[in-house]
Amino acid sequence: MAGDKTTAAPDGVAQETDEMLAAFQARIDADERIEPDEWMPAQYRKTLIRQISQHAHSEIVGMLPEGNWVTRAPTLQAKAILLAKIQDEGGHGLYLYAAAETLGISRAEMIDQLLSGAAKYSTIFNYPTLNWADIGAIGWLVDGAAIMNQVPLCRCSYGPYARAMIRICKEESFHQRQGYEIMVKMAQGTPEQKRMAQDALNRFWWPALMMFGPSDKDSKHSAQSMKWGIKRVSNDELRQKFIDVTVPQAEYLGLSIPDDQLEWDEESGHYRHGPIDWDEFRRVVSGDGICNRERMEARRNAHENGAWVREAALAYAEKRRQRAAQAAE
Ligand code: BYC
Repeated sequence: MAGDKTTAAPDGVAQETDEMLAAFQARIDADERIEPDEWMPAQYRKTLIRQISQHAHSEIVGMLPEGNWVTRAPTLQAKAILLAKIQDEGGHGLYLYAAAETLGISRAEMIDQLLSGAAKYSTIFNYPTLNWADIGAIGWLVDGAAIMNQVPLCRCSYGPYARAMIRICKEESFHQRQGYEIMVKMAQGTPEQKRMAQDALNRFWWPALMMFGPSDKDSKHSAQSMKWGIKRVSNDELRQKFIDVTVPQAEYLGLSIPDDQLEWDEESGHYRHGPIDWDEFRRVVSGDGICNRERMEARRNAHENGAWVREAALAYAEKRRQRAAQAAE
């Protein structure tokens, strides 16, 4: 509601009173958007910085498994499409870093947190892309899971994050189509191509389900994040929605989901699935996945090799500032 904002906490006052917290919660409950210059609880700010920066890091690290196939895309058209998708992901990372910066953290700090291992990025990008069908599986499953998770984030209570997500979701939906189209071609191709498509599905199915995070009973942030309108739908609910829409797509492709216990449950109107290997999830989150070290090394090298660009950009900005100051004298 314009003109009906919570009074900002006076400068230097760290204490959050019950009244301040209650007034903030009332704004959330009234479905207002919180903007950067408005008062917010320290923990709300911290949660957003964690989630948005993890999201930004995921977009940037997510460019790596696909980048592996740019030089080996089977046609010029496939290569151009893949390049455009990877560039979109770089753009998503930039919107998200910019959204996180509005909360008072610098980009340099966020990058430091990624490179030191203090900040996480999505587990899914620690799996290798071994054949061309993996690029299809990433678009179909990984971008498909991302859309499922991210559409509700367009209604996130924090304005800059919600607005960034609108464009990101539009682009993710094109990415999902791009991946599914590759899967259709592979699944309807030669027996060897179909085998590659099935192999990609076998390897990416369970990691895609892990993208939604731990089960609701183990998710430490979900309850508070949902109360604050940061997350709108729980990890398990989103995972279930993803399974329900994806199984018929696999059937259309003539591929089988690698889960013996997967079955349609007439009564609930949902697919029931087998157990997720949470030990594997924890291993990959804690840095011991197949590609964690390789991904971090690639990011570290990119950061070091880009140092001169950052220095040049800062020097140019300083020069402009000096010129403007001289002109104003
Ligand atoms: N991987 O209490 P929970 C993409 C962490 S990019 C790694 O449920 P929360 C795309 C979690 O951060 C995909 N870590 O947490 C890009 C927390 O960490 P701390 C990324 C995970 O935040 C290129 C701890 O486990 N999408 O779409 O309430 C190409 C406990 O979890 C994962 C986003 O980031 C994971 N899979 O819920 C294609 C979307 N899951 O506190 C596609 C925005 C959990 O121990 N993020 N953790 O440090 C979210 O929606 C939420 O942060 C999550 C987790 C659902 C991911």
